[in-house]
Amino acid sequence: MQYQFDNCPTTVNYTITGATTGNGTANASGKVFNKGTSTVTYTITDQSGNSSLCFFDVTVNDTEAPALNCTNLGTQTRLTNPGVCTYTVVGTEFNPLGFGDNCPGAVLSNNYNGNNTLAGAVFPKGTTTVIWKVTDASGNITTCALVVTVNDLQVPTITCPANQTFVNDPGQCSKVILTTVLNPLFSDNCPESNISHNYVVAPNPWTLEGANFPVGTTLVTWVVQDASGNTASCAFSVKVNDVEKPTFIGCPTDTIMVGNDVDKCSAKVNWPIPFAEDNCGILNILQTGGPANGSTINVSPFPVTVTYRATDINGNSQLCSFKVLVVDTQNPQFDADILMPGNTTAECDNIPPAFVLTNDDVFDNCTPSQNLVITFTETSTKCSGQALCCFYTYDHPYLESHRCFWQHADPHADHQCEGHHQTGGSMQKRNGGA
Ligand SMILES: [Ca+2]
Ligand SMILES: [Ca+2]
Ligand SMILES: [Ca+2]
Ligand SMILES: [Ca+2]
Repeated sequence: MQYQFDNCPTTVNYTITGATTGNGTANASGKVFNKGTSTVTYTITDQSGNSSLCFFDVTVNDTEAPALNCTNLGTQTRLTNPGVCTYTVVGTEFNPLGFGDNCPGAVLSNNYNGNNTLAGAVFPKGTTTVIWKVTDASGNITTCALVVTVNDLQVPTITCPANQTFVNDPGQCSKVILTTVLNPLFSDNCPESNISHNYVVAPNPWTLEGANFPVGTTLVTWVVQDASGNTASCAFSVKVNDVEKPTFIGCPTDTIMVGNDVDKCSAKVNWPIPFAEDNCGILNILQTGGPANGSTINVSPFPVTVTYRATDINGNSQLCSFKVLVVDTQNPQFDADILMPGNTTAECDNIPPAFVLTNDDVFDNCTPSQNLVITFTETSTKCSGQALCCFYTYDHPYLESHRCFWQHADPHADHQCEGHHQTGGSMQKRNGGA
């Protein structure tokens, strides 16, 4: 620079202070100035030593944005690490390849962890957008985006209860489960898994508490689904046993007494067949002992025992036993062709021939004629009254009795009926001196 402000030749010097320093002679033009503000001071001096100053500032601004190389980033997809619902960044895989600036002092950072590296950062399942930012010393900023998607492909675990066996609820052909004993254990690396079963008649799909299981075996499948739709399942059986026997309704508690059929020492006996109820159902009711219903049962002092067995559809059975007794209610009787003597009036010295009853003359439905015992009791008094009465009575082993009445009147009233004897199975009565 050549200034000519004086009347004599002059010398020009300059000094630079501030962001840039230096000095020289003549012109500072062409000098490289650093970013920032520098002050240039010119001094002009003439040959007489007179000098004067001028100065000005030179300000250099950095408006050039820093460079950021994110070509390795963009969208990144990873799987959750084993057993956890996150992904941990390995090394510098999610860092920009590089950054730079025309000026020193550029700083790299991200908005996820605030650091200049994502090494070791933990990303949750799902999508996270990270902004990488480089800021130069002048505040110029360059950014790039990193999209991290973490997927959960780990299936949940589920453990069903062991196969279960119950007995029916009293009176029911089923069992209501009142606890959570039939629910599975399950887990997943991520939260919010859901379980469901396939026993659709249960009150709720997520628990078997309150579910009513029928007698028999029911196969139940549990499914667990994690929040990402991964599923796992298990199955087990619920067995309900019917342990309730059938109950007889109307099983006779007293001996059934039946009289003989007419002229028979037996009876054709019918009784109401007992029926039975069961919590699950009756398979059959079968007679297992005693004579068949409607068959002929002989008169006997000892009852016969009739037994029925009711079996439910699950093999439980119950017995009903009762006694049937046929009793002889028919009295012995005389043969129809017996001509009983009527009332007779006779002289005491002319007593009619004795009336003789033999075993051929009597009949009973149960006792053979020859075994019938014919007895008579004679009551006689002296013929002091108006009549002499002789009573014939016979009895048979069942204490039934008939009475035969034979009367004759004796006006002289001084005769005594007399004498009787028994011959073999028959008895006969002889009266008077006959
Ligand atoms: Ca810059
Ligand atoms: Ca999972
Ligand atoms: Ca039963
Ligand atoms: Ca009889």
